[in-house]
Amino acid sequence: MNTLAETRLGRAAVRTICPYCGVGCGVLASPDGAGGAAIEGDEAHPSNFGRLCSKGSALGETLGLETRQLYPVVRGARATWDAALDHVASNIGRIIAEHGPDAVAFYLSGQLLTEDYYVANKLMKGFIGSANVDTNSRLCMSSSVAGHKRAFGSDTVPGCYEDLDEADLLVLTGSNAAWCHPVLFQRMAKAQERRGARLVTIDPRRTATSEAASLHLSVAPGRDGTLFSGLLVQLADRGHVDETFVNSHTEGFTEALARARQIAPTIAATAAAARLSERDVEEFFDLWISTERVVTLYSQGVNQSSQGADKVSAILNCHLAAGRIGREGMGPFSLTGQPNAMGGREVGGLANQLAAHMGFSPADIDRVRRFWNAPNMAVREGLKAVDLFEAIGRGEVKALWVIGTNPAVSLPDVNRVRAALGKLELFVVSENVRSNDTLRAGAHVILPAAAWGEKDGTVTNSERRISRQRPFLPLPGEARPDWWAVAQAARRLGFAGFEFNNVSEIFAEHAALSGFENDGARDFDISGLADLKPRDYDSLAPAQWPVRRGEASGRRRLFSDGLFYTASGKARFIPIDPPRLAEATSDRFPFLLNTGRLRDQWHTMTRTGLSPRLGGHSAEPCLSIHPDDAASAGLKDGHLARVASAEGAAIFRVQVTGTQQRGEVFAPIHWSHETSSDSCVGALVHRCVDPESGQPDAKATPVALAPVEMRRAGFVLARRRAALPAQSYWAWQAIEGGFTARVETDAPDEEWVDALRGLGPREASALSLRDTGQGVFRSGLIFNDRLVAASFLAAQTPPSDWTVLREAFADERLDPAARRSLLSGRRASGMPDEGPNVCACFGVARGRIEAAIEAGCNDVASIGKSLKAGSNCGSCIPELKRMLALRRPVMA
Ligand SMILES: Nc1nc2c(c(=O)[nH]1)N[C@H]1C(S)=C(S)[C@@H](COP(=O)(O)OP(=O)(O)OC[C@H]3O[C@@H](n4cnc5c(=O)[nH]c(N)nc54)[C@H](O)[C@@H]3O)O[C@H]1N2
Ligand SMILES: Nc1nc2c(c(=O)[nH]1)N[C@H]1C(S)=C(S)[C@@H](COP(=O)(O)OP(=O)(O)OC[C@H]3O[C@@H](n4cnc5c(=O)[nH]c(N)nc54)[C@H](O)[C@@H]3O)O[C@H]1N2
Ligand code: SF4
Ligand SMILES: [Mo]
Repeated sequence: MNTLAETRLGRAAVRTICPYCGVGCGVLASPDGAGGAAIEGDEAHPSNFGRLCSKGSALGETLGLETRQLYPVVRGARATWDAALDHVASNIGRIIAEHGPDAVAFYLSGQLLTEDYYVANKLMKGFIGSANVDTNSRLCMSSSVAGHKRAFGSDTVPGCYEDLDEADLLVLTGSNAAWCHPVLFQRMAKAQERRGARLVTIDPRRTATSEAASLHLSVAPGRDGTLFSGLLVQLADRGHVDETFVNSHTEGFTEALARARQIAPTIAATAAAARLSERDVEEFFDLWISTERVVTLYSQGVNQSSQGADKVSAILNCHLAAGRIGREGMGPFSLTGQPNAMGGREVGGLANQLAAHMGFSPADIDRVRRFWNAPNMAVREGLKAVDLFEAIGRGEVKALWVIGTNPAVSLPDVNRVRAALGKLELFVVSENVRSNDTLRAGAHVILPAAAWGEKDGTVTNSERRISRQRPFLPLPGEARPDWWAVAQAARRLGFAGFEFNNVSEIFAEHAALSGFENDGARDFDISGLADLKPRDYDSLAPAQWPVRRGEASGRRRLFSDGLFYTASGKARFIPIDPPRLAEATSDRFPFLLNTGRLRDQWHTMTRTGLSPRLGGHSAEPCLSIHPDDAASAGLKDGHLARVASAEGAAIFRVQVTGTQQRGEVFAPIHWSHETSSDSCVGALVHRCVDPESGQPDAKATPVALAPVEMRRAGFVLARRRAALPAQSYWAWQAIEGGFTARVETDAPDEEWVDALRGLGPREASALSLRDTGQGVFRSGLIFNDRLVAASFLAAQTPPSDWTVLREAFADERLDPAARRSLLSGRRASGMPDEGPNVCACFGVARGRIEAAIEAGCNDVASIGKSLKAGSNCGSCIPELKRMLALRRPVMA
């Protein structure tokens, strides 16, 4: 495959890979020569065959340099790379000398490239001599890793995406794939259409994914283990255990079954414990048991649990018992979250792993030591994320280097995390952006990292497929790749083994280590790629590992031969624990808070938060709640709620919805203190972790709810984001021409005047209009005939103002009449409020789609024909279907 490909656009396009989710879609990027690029799906990439979801399609809108960190900073002052790296290396050296290597830690990310990750892990585990390298994958995939290793003796995803095409039953548990793995979900939807595959979803909430399912089980939070234990019992009782497979290729079946019988002896007991109807449980079991080709896919509803590893084991137990693994169209399938969640596991990014899927056995430690020629090999596991930040808080870990993650937002109990960060002697952050909550927690050294479009290396997706991420933009300012910064620090620390000139040398070393003294003993082996010349590496086609030496291509499936990577070669059944009551509510905290993702935002919004077309889908951080609970807690739809847990508090806008079960609320993870007044869920999430994997339970924190009333409401328009007055609620969203925030406030007008002034240049002139009788206050900030910011507050603001004025704001220059009408609050046109954007690709709002359905569009295709909505990436198809179902006339 060529690095350069000609596209319809007529320009030379670079073949690269989407930097968001673990589906790993191929992208063709055609730079426009002015810092931007046109983005298309790569039809030749086997993960997506040309499709992209809303986030992938909007990548072009996130390439701007306005928010980028473009030079190193030391203690608040601009510095040269030399000075910054000297500072980092000398302080790490000093802290090791004074307190030992375990006083130093790295906190990495599944969004780094394999090469970045490899170098950082090598430095810490082989040369500094500590295993205190952990990663945000601890919050994401570690329960899957633990479950895989217990069962298979290795961290292996056995199947591939083709299995989803070939399955007759797809079970999605703890996964909102319609929003989180959209292109793969569309592929599953195709299988449904093409071969009548059935789709079952298991999730306490109803979601866009469950809308497409023929059966949805609103399982009680945390009870997946119970449900799959019930399934194991039924497999046995109905004679559907594959005796031959179990006898020759597994061990521990009897113990695991006995335990499952204690947890879920009958269908009735399973249903009661999982809060489901017996009929639904029976239907699910019947389907699963009678369908040979079944894939059970799972993600954070399974992993992020106080019993995450057991949930994974409960699923794997069923697939092993039925012998449904390693064959076409069947198997357990862990959907990875980040683009390189898998690559991070391959290089040993987790504190309890060594590189190349090795562990901390004496033989593995010795093997890696010899391969690296390592002077200070770590000999025991390091601290896992939550423990690591605790150790920082206690002052035991004194130096931390954060690369490619935003822990001050994404860890549980972030108020405590922020306080801990304040105690560090050396706090280094490698970042793309100038400001985020982690940087604001007091980073001493900021290193400007290369971003997507500039980075060069490889990533591995959910089906073990290694793809090249290729640069198509020059490095801006002084930004440098993360591997380079780490290697430079290593050299300054006096270590040999970091003389890499480019990423292909790093990849070659990583590939060689995977094959070193392997002989088939370890699953991860890409030694077949160890001898690539730089040119071959550049043009490397997507390949699934393992790619063993002498093999021309990789493998789609593992375990087809019934051989596993345990000492005996047999897979192990794991007896799981009965459900614990870690998620129990109390009188003080009567609700359970579930947290997760929205369709069009990525994590802490440092990139997707810049795209107007992505901002239109969910404008604000909302708390979803069942109508009965809203009534009992005194909350009203569209008003604000304060959510409090034992750890902290946050504010969200209330969204009353029948998709929630009683007693459970849901809030999105995306807003931070950078983008909102107080809507960071991390402040609420408890520090409860799975004992086996160390993964935090982010899906079930006990909370209390209370209404929040502020005197005035309104909105702000601005060309850039900044903090707004205290005593206010606000949350920023990107729009054409800048940003907007809906606000509610008790702050006086003067503070709003000051806040507005802070949003523009000092020379800008402010215009304000106040009607004290009604509490109306409108102000604008104008510079060079351009409206740079405006705020509108009133005792009650009609939201339609917001939509219309927001559009006016997109105009670069406003004529005086338009400006007057803006400030006077008169609507520029009679346009009605059309509601949120359902289709991000073509900017089609809900109102227009409703009108089209009213006018006779009766399926997704006809909506696509008349409005184009849903005809590009398909991310909104589940929502279009829901709207169609709501409007479908009832037959008499
Ligand atoms: N749009 C978008 N896509 C993304 C991301 C993003 O930020 N935005 N991030 C990526 C990353 S890193 C990840 S890890 C993935 C995550 O992808 P998903 O895991 O699909 O996403 P979540 O929304 O975290 O959680 C999935 C579902 O688990 C459910 N759940 C909660 N508790 C339970 C339970 O006890 N049992 C069951 N069965 N379900 C439960 C939640 O209600 C939720 O609907 O998404 C990736 N894709
Ligand atoms: N309550 C709750 N908390 C959660 C979750 C949940 O479901 N609920 N999900 C968890 C999961 S699964 C995940 S994966 C995490 C994600 O949480 P984070 O990793 O903290 O979130 P991101 O916003 O992706 O942070 C990535 C940061 O790295 C920067 N960055 C991006 N690319 C690069 C690069 O190449 N180099 C460098 N140096 N910087 C880069 C970005 O600007 C951004 O600031 O959140 C976890 N936290
Ligand atoms: S599904 Fe969307 S976010 Fe995920 S890799 Fe593909 S285009 Fe990117
Ligand atoms: Mo994740």
